[in-house]
Amino acid sequence: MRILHSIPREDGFRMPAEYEEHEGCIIIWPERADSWQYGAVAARRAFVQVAVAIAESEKVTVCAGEAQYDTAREMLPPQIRVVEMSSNDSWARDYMPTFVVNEEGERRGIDWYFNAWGGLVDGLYFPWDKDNKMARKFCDMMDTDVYDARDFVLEGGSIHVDGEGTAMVTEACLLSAGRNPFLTKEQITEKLKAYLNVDKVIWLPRGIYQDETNEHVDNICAFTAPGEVVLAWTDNEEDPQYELSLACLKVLNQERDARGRRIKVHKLPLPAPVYVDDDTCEGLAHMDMEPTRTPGERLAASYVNFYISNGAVVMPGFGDVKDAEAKKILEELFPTRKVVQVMARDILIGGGNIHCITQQIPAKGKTKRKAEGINA
Ligand code: KQY
Repeated sequence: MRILHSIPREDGFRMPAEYEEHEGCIIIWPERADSWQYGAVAARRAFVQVAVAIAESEKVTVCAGEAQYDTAREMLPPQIRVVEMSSNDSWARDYMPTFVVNEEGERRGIDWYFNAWGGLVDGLYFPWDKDNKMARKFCDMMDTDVYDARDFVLEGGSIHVDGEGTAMVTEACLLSAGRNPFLTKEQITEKLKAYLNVDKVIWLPRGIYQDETNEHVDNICAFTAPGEVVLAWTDNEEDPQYELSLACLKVLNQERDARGRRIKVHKLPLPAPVYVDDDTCEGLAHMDMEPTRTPGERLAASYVNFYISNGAVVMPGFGDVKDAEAKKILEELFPTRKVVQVMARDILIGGGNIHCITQQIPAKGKTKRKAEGINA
């Protein structure tokens, strides 16, 4: 593995959209007792369901810490590869590599700096040193060269791309004081253009209410095809989420993507608010003597936090009346894929959802043509 100090755009590499062809997917096994209630038993079952649904159409690799390797190997079916790798928690989206590919069939990783969603300003745990090594370790294991982008704080959940020159982020996250406070919005835009190889960055103002990542884009809005997005939505004007989703809709309605297209917005309903209960708090270990959750706290539940595999869309369910409606919308938007709903409250308690616990490894080679027809 070589550490590269050049820039993906200058080298002819770009980040493909998630709906382009994958070689596989990375997941990190849950273990941390202050993230996952009651020894992570229920979370592990949910992670297994996600991994199994993805493994039907692409290779899944699960990274497990030393103490959990045997359990992971036992709980996961044989077609899923389990490797021992230590981490601080289980958010493959945020600190596994962002992969870029070129037209010659080569693939490289990008290693951003990870500081647990805000470092000493408003980060969610300390230390984060093991997480921060995962991207390089994984690239080394794959014998994949990796771009050194450690001068820039970024999580994979804070970016989405359409594969045709457009990226989407939120101001709330990327301009937050705990990320890159010495860079302007324009400088951050240029950084993203250079590393993701995009021509346009759409800045949504906000994300999901109470999203502890400072409102990652992957919980509020996702590309379903070039020029098309799903936006987490509520019609309830009393809900604090209403103003946040409306602000995003206004931006999307006036924006054009890199190819000059207007953005078609599909509203994806939100479930009724999901709250932390007493029992969940009982089941969570404290961090530095402090509880990580409080009873009555609203969690950032959203159906937008889905993973697009080669053959499926793996989406969260919450046992809510809106589960079926949200599933139907995604079925219509992804007619060539099977939409699989995994009950995800036990993942949500950790602070994210299915997209947050997965990271795609794009296929090498000329994937562009396939991408254009992939949802058609
Ligand atoms: O990407 C995510 N949504 C992960 C957030 C994890 C927060 C740690 N509790």
